[in-house]
Amino acid sequence: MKTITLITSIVLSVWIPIIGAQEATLPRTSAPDGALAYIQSPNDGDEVSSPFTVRFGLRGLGIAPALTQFPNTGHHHLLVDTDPLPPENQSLPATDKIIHYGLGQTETELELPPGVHTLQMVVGDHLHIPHLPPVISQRITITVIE
Ligand SMILES: [Cu+2]
Repeated sequence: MKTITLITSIVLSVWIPIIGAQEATLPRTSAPDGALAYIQSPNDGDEVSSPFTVRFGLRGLGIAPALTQFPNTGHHHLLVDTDPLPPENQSLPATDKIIHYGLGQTETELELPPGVHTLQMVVGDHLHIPHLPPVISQRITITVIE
């Protein structure tokens, strides 16, 4: 009986941390050193009339469509008025404020109501999960005028 208890406790002590680790973290795609996402336009502080074009910039990483797993690639996501950021270790949700460009688009026409808005880019891997470390742009603030 003592032997069974000992074996059981050894098995549990080995397996519980492994199972716990799998539940806690999804596999992350690593980003190369220096990978950088940025918003080419509009510029921080710009006034724009809606609809307007947002051009996405990316250095040190290539673009691949969603669900396409290829080293050192990802696809853009535009975060509109999103603060705090969505969790880094999960697939980015698709909402009207977290917009996926899963075909590999590098610009978009955006329509926003008049007022002050923030824009930020984050690259996601084939499963829409931010890289490790995350490739995320500065957050810019723009004013939409009528
Ligand atoms: Cu995505």
